[in-house]
Amino acid sequence: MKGCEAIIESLKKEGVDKVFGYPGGAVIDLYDTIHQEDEIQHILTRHEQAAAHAADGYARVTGEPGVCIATSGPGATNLVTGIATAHMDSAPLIALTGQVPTHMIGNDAFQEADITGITIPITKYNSLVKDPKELPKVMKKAFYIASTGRNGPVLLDLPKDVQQGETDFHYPENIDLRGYKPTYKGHPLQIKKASKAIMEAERPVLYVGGGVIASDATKQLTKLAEKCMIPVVTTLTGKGAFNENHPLSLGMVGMHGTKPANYAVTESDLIIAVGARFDDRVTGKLEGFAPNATVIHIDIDAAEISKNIKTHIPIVGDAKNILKDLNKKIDKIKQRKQQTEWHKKTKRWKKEHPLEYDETTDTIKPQYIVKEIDRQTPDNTIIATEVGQCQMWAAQYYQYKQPRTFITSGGLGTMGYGLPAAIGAQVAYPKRKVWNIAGDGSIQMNIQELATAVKYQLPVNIAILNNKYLGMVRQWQELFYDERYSETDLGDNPDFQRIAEGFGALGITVTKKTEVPDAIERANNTDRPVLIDFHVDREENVYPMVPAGATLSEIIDRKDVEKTQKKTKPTPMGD
Ligand SMILES: Cc1ncc(C[n+]2csc(CCOP(=O)(O)OP(=O)(O)O)c2C)c(N)n1
Repeated sequence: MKGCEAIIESLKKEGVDKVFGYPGGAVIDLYDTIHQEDEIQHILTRHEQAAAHAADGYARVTGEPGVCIATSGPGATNLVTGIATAHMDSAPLIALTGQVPTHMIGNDAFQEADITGITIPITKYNSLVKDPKELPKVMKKAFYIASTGRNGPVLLDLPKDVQQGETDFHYPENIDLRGYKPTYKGHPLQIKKASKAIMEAERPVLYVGGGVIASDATKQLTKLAEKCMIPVVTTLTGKGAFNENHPLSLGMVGMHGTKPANYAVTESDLIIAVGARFDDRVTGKLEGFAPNATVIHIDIDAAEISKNIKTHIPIVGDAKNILKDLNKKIDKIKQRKQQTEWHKKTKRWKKEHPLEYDETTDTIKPQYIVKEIDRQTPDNTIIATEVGQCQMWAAQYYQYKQPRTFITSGGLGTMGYGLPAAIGAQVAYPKRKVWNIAGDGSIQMNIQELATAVKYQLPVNIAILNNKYLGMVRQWQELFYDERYSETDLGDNPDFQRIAEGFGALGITVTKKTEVPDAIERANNTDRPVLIDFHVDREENVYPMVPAGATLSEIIDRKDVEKTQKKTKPTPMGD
């Protein structure tokens, strides 16, 4: 068969039935094959970046690799931000790019770009396929690498003559790659050491990242937390790994985490980090991070151990396996049942420092919108976000109760991620509610994807928390740059309602607080895309906040700032 047919057959062998992409000359053969194919639905986005984010969103909500396709040159380079986004958050993504014919590579041919060279640092593996006969094996390899061990993006560059060439199709059942052997089981001795440390600790904290979601380890995590009565904090991408309504949940840790989570980490004597990478947005100033704690680090990627924080008990392997083994081991030791001083303390922090905002104003507070979306939507609703204040409010004020319900660009912080990722999620689950919580700046980075949502009748809902600013940058300018709002004023925003209508979606503008619940209800009950432009309080800030360069315990909230009347404004320290 032809190379392009082998590519499609390989996708089918991998169980792929949805792909996202955008055609062009170098993939025209592949698209000709897709055209004649019934088992795979192709979703045409309006920009290749969006195809990558949509495939990434699809991957994050399903746990299966997402697939995106682009042509050579500009098509391929447009994928780069999406690939880097998936790379930073360990999402399994397969990017298939067209390339100029093999004999023209290196000649600056029309639409030629060295995409394998460009994406070396942001892919787990990439390859320029030079012979159609390599295709079945290299496709198998791509899926295997993307979705085993620490998941990540893989790119295959497919020259036009390779797509057109002839190959036999024998899809390998198994694959054995020299030098690539992910570790799944934790070392028994380390597990023994860890279980002993857990039972001896007086102030333990479970510090949970996206790795727990990736390994579907939510149940095992909950069991460990409950069995040993360990308070749980999560990272941004770990949201949903532990029910945030659970009494042991202290919420998110880090720069915009909760005070209880940050205090607990600081005062703990044992951190059990699971599938988390000690990102600088989480740790704050490294020297002050959990200064008295022994650190157990469970991670599938050995390279994460002691990268940022010294690890005392490393356990390399799959979180689910390791948590299972830890639970078994701990069964044999005495279980901690009663409330200790530590629990009383964390409970008190929760009571004294809830997340709060001024609910008495007439203006619309963005936090209120997020809370109202939470109130009106079922637990399995998927929330995608853009980046900025909107992202942090979506993280803080919606209570995530299930894994794979919160998708956001954590590592790269990519504005423009939310709408295409929401589209990918809605393609995966057409019946579930999917909301994109957006800023007025970010939504304009991929707003053209409203057309995709309309075309495929995907009922995604978009809530723009429209503060007419690049809000998160403005917040920093207010606090750290004497209110010099350099290039962050978006007072000249377009009329988003009319833009939505122009694309064929339902557009709603909300300027009064009293209209908020109805607008959300209307969106939830409309079976086509809806964009709500909420005109929110312009200068609302995200609190709590750990100023850059400070330690987690130096976290401040709105009240702290009001108390000092901005006299002792937080200053950026050494960052
Ligand atoms: C592609 C990209 N460019 C720039 C930034 C830097 N950045 C981070 S947050 C932010 C402001 C976002 O503004 P908006 O989308 O309106 O959301 P808000 O913070 O107001 O909720 C900017 C510019 C980024 N994260 N991504």
